[in-house]
Amino acid sequence: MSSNSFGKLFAVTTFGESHGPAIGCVIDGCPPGLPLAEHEFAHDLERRATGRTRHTSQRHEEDRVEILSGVHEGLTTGTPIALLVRNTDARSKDYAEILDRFRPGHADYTYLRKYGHRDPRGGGRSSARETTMRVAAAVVAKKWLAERHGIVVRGYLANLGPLAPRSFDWAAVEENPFFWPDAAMVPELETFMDALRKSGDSVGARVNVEATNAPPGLGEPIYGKLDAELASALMGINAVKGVEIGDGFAAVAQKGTEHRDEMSPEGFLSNHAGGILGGISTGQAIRCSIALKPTSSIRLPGRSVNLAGEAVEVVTKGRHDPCVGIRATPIAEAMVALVLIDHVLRHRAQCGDVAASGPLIPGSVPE
Ligand code: EPS
Repeated sequence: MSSNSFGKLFAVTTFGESHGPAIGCVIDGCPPGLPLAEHEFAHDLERRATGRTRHTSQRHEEDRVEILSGVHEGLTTGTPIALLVRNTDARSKDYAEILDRFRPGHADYTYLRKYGHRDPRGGGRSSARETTMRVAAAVVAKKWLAERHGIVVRGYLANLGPLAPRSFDWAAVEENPFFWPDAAMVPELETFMDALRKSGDSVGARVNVEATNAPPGLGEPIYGKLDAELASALMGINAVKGVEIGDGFAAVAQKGTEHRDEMSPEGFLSNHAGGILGGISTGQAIRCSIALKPTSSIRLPGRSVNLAGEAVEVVTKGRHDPCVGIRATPIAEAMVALVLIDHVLRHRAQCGDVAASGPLIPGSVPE
């Protein structure tokens, strides 16, 4: 299997399967001199982890990061950083009944057709477990972006199935297990999820991510546009079926006068573009949004075929997320942070000595 590496100058390679002994990653190209310790990974890994609330999969992984290389006396050395997380709660027998059949809507079918041989335990490499290492790598990226450039990447759950926030407060997002920006609605979300779990079905979700303080100039037209690389990175998250940058598909029905972000000496007057023009950051907030499909591993019977091509019924037992979107906020933040650090380093490499020209338009207006 190829294409397990991501990024040009901050290059992350992940490895491992859901039910293998461990998962891990190697970060090649991390700038030297960044203070880094194992305990710093805990917060974001906890945010992404299963088994922390009743609304996600009940697999209880410790998700403790071991730093194997690239850090000496508490500082990154500029050499490859290898990170390891041991799998401690895999239960492969959960998959015994579906070994010979394909879950409808799952990568079971495509992996087998492509590779001819696959590790079906926990979905193997197709499992959301792999995203642990993206989040771990992005802990390093987020820290460097914040310390060196003041860039902050943060996200929230913007839709849970049919539910949408009725008010918005960043302070609420980290105070509930859904990353939901409307604290008053949390009991409603809990009731919704309890009923969904009981029914055996699953539901989709939308996650929004924003990056603030990114300088103007990130992104490489023509084939390395910042928005194109963000879209690719976000679409590469398990279960993502749609990506929007800025107003995204709403642009279809807008007029030019409505969509263009007018400028003034005090700053941009709106941010429909999502902070990117011509594939290059404007200095405004970078705004992305992803649509996640409903989990395919559900216990309600579905029609499928087995390895012999015969019609069968599939029921997926075991521990699964009724809504994968609930744990997707830190994963989406991670992919945005990994793209941004790569582009900050690429911009520095090619344009680090370019003299600034034209006015620097102050950052985005409040949205
Ligand atoms: C997953 C199924 C469950 C989840 C897993 C993703 O795993 P299992 O069937 O092995 O119990 O728990 O997610 C994680 C373990 C994780 O860390 O994200 C799936 O089908 O994708």
